[in-house]
Amino acid sequence: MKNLKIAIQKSGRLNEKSVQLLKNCGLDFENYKSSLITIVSNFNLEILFLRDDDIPDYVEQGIADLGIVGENVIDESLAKVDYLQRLGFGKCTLKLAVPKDSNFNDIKDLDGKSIATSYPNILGKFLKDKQISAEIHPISGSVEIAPGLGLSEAICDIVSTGGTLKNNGLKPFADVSTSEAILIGRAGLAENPILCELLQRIQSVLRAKETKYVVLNVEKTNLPQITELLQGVKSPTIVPLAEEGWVAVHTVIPEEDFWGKINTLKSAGAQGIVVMPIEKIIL
Ligand code: PRT
Ligand code: ZN
Repeated sequence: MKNLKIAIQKSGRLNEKSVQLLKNCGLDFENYKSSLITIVSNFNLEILFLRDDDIPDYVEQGIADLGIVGENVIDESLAKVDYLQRLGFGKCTLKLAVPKDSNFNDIKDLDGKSIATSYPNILGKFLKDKQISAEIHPISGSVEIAPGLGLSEAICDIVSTGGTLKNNGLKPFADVSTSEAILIGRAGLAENPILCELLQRIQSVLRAKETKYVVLNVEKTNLPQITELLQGVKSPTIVPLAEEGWVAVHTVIPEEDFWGKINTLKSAGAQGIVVMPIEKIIL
């Protein structure tokens, strides 16, 4: 079978997590920082290491079949590619920000103003949808210094912690879009058996990340309450303990509101709770 090619970021914020995801899928490859391409020894896949900005176009043109890249980069590129899977890392928000002493309260206040950004296409569409007429200054990199230099009155940039905005005397005042890393594919690839196998592996890794394996001890008299709380989980495993009248319950718990659920289980009589990470969940 012909190998598929997947493009991932060569270095930068998405590189490590993209490599880790592929390794967690059981793919065996050398992660040479200096090479452009590496071959997976135990799967029909080659990995191309590229600048993130090039990935959507390479996938659209079929130079790579698949890619892992931020949604912001895909949307800005205008490339026509299929969104195959959200990957849950590289989360950030494209925000509008202004100097902290400006009295911008509403996006309508941007009318007639100038905005510096590395995302002119996304911002242009956003302003058009909101019927705001502002002047967009496309600049690449260090957008946050534009107001200080007198280049623009506002900026539109990626924010994760907000520290960069703060350090540059800016305050965010509206969200344009949110983003996370996405697996994209070239058009017409959906039925490809290598892709189907890879997607199944990726989904099993993602599912495992969203849940924890939990073992807890409980007195038999409290068991109905505990199993009631675990409703929704497909039949927990119940094992008798050496101590008369006690059982161990094995189950999986969603990561969402994890501590809330653990505390409720404790109040219902759960003791000696052991929590373990799950590597994969294959349905
Ligand atoms: O070299 P190459 O072109 O491949 O990489 P790059 O420098 O263009 O991108 P990189 O590695 O910085 O980011 C890759 C992707 O990570 C982005 O396209 C986003 O999808 C995602 N991502 C997540 C971020 C951030 N968080 C982020 N905080 N991308 C950029 N930033 C920058 C932001 O532009 C700002 O300068 O970090 C600064 C703000 O961070 P905070 O934490 O201070 O808010
Ligand atoms: Zn880039």
